[in-house]
Amino acid sequence: MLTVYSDDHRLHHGQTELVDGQLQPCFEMPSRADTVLARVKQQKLGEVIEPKDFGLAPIARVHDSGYLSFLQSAWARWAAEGHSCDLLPSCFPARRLRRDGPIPRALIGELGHYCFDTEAPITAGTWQAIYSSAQVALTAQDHMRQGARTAFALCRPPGHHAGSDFMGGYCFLNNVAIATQAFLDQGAKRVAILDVDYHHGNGTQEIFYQRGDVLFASIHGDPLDEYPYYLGNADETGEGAGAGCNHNYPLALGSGWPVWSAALEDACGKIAAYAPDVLVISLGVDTYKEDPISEFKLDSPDYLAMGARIAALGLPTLFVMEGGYAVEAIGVNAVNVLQGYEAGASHA
Ligand code: OKP
Ligand code: ZN
Repeated sequence: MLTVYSDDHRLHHGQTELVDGQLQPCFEMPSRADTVLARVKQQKLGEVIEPKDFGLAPIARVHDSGYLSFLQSAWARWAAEGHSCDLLPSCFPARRLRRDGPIPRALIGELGHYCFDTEAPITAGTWQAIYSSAQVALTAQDHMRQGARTAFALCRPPGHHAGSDFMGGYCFLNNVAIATQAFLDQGAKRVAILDVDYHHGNGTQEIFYQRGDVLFASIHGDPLDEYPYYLGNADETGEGAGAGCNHNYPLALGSGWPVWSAALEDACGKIAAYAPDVLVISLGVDTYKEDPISEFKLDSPDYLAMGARIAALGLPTLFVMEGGYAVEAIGVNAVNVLQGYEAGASHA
């Protein structure tokens, strides 16, 4: 399996995030991608290539133009105001404040308009890092357009919490959504997205919620108890043309492989019935039992079984890296999914 990777991810390195009322070092750090890349090489998964540059157009198919302009210019504006620390929001338009009203002139006001939490710090290199992360996804997608059955986009920063016009949860550009839209723009009729990250992929759900050409299935910690709290319940099934195309599997905190794999089995049934041309996986491995911010109990061999079950769908499959914060283990766990997939696909 081909891996696409860019060193540009290093240009995004947030300093701190709020944990229980205190600023602590960011869990989403550059060494995460290093660990995964090292395991890809150690296991000889296949060739590793740099991304090509497909420009802004495929990103603008998913994201709002005002949001993209904001992301591109935010750091320069912040620096011009005399700052050198991370740019973080502090005020958000909750109910009955004007979330669709005039966008504030003030940088922090505009940031709150384009953001739903305090967990996506903007740093000097953030735009280049997130642009390259999206190009990593697009390059892996392009490899499949040229006929490959599978590819691995080793994206960092991750993307699944980013919506059409908002950032949050370590995410800025929705890499999976951008790759999915590229498949559709190149002639795919239906694409299924399976999000196996511990956290609900609220951004991906928002982007495709009213669309019948994308099925979204997500297995995650119950949002009544877990981040991102305000989306990811089982009664969110899609709207309009997308009615019936959204499937959430909120699971109890503490769930292990027996519960998790039962949800996967159900999700695979929905995906098979949808008969997509392509499957895209939001590959988070923060479901691991030792993950520092998560509460599922998957163990490393479970990721092999996960990959094999995905392979049994018999679909061309693009894997896109999302979360996973037990830094030493995420290489083994992510690559286990890929190797489980390859072993399963070779038996099919
Ligand atoms: C991104 B991805 C500690 C709580 C963590 C943010 C989680 C973002 C996860 N401040 N909240 O889905 O792995
Ligand atoms: Zn996550």
